[in-house]
Amino acid sequence: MGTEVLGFVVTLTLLFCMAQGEVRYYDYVVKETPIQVLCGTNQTVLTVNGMFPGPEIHAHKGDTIWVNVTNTGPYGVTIHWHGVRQIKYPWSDGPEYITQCPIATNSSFLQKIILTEEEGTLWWHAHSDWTRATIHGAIIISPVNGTSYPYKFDEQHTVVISEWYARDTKDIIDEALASGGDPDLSVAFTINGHPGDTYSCSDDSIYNLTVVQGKTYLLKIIHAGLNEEMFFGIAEHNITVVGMDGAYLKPLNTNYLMITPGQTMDVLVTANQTSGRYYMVFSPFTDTNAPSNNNVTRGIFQYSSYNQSETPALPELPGSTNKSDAGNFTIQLRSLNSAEHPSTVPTSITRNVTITVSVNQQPCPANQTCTGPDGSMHSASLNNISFSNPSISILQAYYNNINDTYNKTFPDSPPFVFDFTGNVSAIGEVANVSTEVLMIDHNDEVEIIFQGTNLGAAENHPMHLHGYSFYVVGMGDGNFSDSYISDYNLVDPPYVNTVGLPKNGWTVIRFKADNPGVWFMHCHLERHASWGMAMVLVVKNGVNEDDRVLPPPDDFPTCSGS
Ligand SMILES: [Cu+2]
Repeated sequence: MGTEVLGFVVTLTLLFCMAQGEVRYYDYVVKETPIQVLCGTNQTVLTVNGMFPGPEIHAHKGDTIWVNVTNTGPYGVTIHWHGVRQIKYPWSDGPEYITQCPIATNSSFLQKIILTEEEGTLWWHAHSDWTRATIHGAIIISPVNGTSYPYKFDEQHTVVISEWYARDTKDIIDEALASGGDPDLSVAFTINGHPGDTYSCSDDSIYNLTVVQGKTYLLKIIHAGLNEEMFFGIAEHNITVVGMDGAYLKPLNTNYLMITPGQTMDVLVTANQTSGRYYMVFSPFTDTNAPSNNNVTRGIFQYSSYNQSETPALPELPGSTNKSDAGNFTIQLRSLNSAEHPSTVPTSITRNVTITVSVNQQPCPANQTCTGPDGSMHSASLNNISFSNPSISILQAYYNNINDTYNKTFPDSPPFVFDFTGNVSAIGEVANVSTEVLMIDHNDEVEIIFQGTNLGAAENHPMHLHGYSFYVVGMGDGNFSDSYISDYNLVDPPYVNTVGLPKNGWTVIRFKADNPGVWFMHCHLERHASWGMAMVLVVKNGVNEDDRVLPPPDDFPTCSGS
């Protein structure tokens, strides 16, 4: 760190010494880095600071973190702080063309990450094209000094599950969008960068967690993969899920979990079995007709006194198409809802929105050959609108009242009503391509009903909202019906930022729109988001001076030509 930077840190510390929490400073350099994961795929990928996974951020609840992001890569990138609400400050949120334009090659953006209520595990990742495949890392948020975890453990370890691609992920998605066909599948899953011993050429790089008999370990599991949901378990050991997406859960004891891309889970495991070696396995949940990577990856949970010759035991995990085991895990999740960590579920809904979530097709343009289904192009939509990126960021246009960047006409209910999860063979699969935002009044109590449809290749969609966590008050199979409202959990529903919408099912979320700004909402399966399964919420300013979006930073990356 140079003297100038040090001086800057001192200034910041003085400026913020009266604010709650500490101020922390990190330097992130995005750069091309040679990383070998599998033989034959030795390649150069984009990383932060040369690391895969990238550097961890460690903070306490309520801290403010400054990250100076410098891009030395060949094209523009952005970084998103996944699950951080960024109260009134969407300027650092990161999704390209939503809140900012990419940080250009050889330029920097000093991003401010404002922690408030978040406590537990979150993560950061690139939010441009598919660069998040290798640009991601953990954000570990401990309780403030003087308060404690609502559970006991001896050691904590970060467990990042990622997907490895055989070639440049920007090339993969650029080519797929041009042809309309399926993007390449990943060729391996990795645990903390290690593919493990189910792949050739990788036996010497298995993730090993050495444990001591009787001790309890807190695993901070982050699903940084792009396109596949995963089951996870450890042979002969039960696990206890105690947190998710930066909030605490009631302890849930189980022998497996299901985690979607975008989610984090804090899990306790006690080394209470016979000393030995036990596989910890991630295996995909791929309940769809779409092509998928069905490999598994495994690490070893290894007692310090293990017998070297022993072959590790394998956990029994649900099969890759086992929708009921995936759902049975998810519906058991409950907020801790204690005196220290109370649930505050909105109960006076002032805005009710229903959104269909579909995989679609677009006709192939004239004079072009397309490689999507039946010669068409893959597409995806929310309320039959396939999101199209504007040329300048929506936040920039909104804040500066620039017209013709987006429309404020995202509908509150599906434009077509049909038997969403039934036989849809007679329903056209074409969606409207447009840049639509949903305008929401400040402090509205919002309910969103996500309704999956059977169009295209139906599957579980991990829906992610920026700027908020939300309560998941209901979830089920088939078409939503008002008769389910009486079964909502308004007491201790999980408080998360990413929720799996079951294949051909529905999910209901609630949140209070108390964070003004421009907030992206999208499926966290990257191929679906790239195909347009995305939309933007604009939460308007309140009347009080205190309830308005803060001014932009001086070095905010705007777009050329604006
Ligand atoms: Cu999806």
